Amino acid sequence: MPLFVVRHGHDPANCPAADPGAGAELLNHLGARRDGLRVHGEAVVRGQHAMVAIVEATDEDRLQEFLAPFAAAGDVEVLAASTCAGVIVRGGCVAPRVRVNGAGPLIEPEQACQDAIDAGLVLHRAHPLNCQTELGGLIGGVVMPNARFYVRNHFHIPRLDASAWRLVVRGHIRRPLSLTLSELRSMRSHTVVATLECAGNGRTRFLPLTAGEQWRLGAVSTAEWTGVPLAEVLERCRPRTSAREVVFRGGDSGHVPGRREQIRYERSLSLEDAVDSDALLAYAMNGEPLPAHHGHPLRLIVPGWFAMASVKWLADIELIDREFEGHFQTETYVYEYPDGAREPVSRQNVRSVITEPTAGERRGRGPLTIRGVAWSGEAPIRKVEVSAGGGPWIEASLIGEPTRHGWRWWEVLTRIDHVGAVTLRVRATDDAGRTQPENARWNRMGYGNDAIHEIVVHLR
Ligand SMILES: Nc1nc2c(c(=O)[nH]1)N[C@H]1C(S)=C(S)[C@@H](COP(=O)(O)O)O[C@H]1N2
Ligand SMILES: [Mo]
Repeated sequence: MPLFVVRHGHDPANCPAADPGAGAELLNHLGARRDGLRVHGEAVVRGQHAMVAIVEATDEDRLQEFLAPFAAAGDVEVLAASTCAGVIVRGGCVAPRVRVNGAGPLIEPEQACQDAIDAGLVLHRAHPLNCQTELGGLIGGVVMPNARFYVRNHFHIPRLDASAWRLVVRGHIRRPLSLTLSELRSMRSHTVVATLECAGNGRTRFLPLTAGEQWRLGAVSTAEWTGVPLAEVLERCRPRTSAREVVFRGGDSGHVPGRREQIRYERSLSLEDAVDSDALLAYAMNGEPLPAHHGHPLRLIVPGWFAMASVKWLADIELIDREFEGHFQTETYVYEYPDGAREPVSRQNVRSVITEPTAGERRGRGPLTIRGVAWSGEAPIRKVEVSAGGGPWIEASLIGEPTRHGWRWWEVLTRIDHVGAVTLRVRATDDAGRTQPENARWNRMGYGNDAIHEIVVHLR
């Protein structure tokens, strides 16, 4: 059957997604099986009121008939397609294609984008690739499958040749190192389950809205990471007493606002945090070699910290005798409060989200199971409480074995007998005594939103 690319756009004032019922109906329409038609993948482009889909159809008339509900909601454009990925990227992206001078080979952005869409991620932006996991999709086991793990990139994904790659350790140390992947693999390995959360997760819940990647709540995922404890490599390189901070540099680079030259993605930790934070030089994710977009061949994992600290495509570790002032250290990833106070973003807040039911869901009244995840960078989760329809807080059961740095599943079995819109709220408390607030503390770049998660479901 011939292949088509369908692009649908609508007036933001009449966005079907603003009405969860209508939005879901359109998506269900797209998902239903039909003769003479196969939808190969779709991408909802956040903030642009656009959807792009790849559809195989017996002929264009059949396709137009199928697209009638989309035509009713806005406009529809149908193009003949040769390859899927190319058109999805062009159709779904307002940013001009970027050429990175001087950088090494890159993962083909169109392929990376197509892979993410195929895995069911919601595309935010194709250049560079940024995708979130849908909250409903978080349902599952202790970890997220690799293909569904959210992706957050500042620059294009570098394609590093693992056999030529080296981890260089230098600076204020007595013993400079250059380690191959197999040398790292032959060192004592350690495995840790850790939840990564982007500092901008839930940014769209700040009012007034703040600039930055418009994440909803899906910029969080958990995986089991395997690698070499960072503390061991630091011990081997024998830091000098002058060493104060450890800078981690990724193999990716590009332009940022306000700087003319290209910069790399780089972040530092104090030597103390680097040694004491259980940080890992990870080469495997959920038992597989690290995928390209999650940092192949090696990334840093700093458990409990917001994920900007977990530098991907790690190539260079430098111990320095002063405070690091890189762009991603001092210009971004800083809480800037309206009163002028500035504070670096570091550990994750205590936080919980409802993954089931999903916001706007319609279902019958009666028994209701509410499920979700909760995590904290500071201490284990002590309790999770849920309130339904403005009722009292009820304590949820925490499911499974706790892991030191991974999120905890929780559930509440309850019943709601009235019909209509019901608000469900969840808040978590950790062993450090922190509880989620009603409102997060607004900051200019929209980091660390830890407000109570609230959704509305419709019972009939
Ligand atoms: N080299 C490099 N490392 C990076 C980034 C990046 O753009 N380049 N993004 C950081 C940010 S902000 C986040 S939230 C996490 C995302 O990790 P993931 O894409 O594996 O989910 O990687 C961090 N490490
Ligand atoms: Mo992030």
